[in-house]
Amino acid sequence: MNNFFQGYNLLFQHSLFASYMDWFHSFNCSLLLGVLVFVTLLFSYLIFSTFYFKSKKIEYQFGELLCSIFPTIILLMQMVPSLSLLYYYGLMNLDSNLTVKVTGHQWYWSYEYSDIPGLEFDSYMKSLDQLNLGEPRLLEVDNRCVIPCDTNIRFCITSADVIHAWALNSLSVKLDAMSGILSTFSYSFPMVGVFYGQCSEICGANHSFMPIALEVTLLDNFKSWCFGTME
Ligand SMILES: [Cu+2]
Repeated sequence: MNNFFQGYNLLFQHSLFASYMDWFHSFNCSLLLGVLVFVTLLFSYLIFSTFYFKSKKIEYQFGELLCSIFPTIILLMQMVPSLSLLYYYGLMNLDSNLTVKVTGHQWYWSYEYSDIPGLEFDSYMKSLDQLNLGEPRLLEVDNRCVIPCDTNIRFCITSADVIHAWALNSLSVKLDAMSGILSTFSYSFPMVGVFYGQCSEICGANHSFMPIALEVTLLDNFKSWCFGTME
């Protein structure tokens, strides 16, 4: 969804939902900029023009009408994409083909595939001497969370101790992991790739060292990965 409004300060987004959110954010920024410029020009005009203070007769009613209509139009322009995003998100949560339970620990993540018996593992950050060429420092993990693309996946996020947050910037995903609470959201990934994220809730000494690596692959690769892991 490339357009004029895109690209204020969010990362490049890798799914339809995320790019729509990115567009909405940039659109709001554009509106904000427009209002700021308009108000600045208006007030500069009022301050510096001799016309305003010298004119005896000023018609207020028309001005009041404009001051009601313009904010309403701006609110409507925000309401339509905002509500459609909300309903789109609600629809995504209706159905899922695979459930992944994500548990935050001090200081690593563990993943559990509820539909595939026995498939669960811990995911620790790779230290400097474990890294292979090309792998990002402080972001690569020993066991990535592997999921198939074009499949609606339900993530259930919880914590075994303190509050963590499972966040992937480039997918617009950020959900708190709290012990005793199962936060749920569904997501379908339209493209393959490796996406990195970090814990986004201060959780202790090694908070910076519990990254998230999500590997989205084709369904066939995912199947062979499942059997490879379980053997
Ligand atoms: Cu943390």
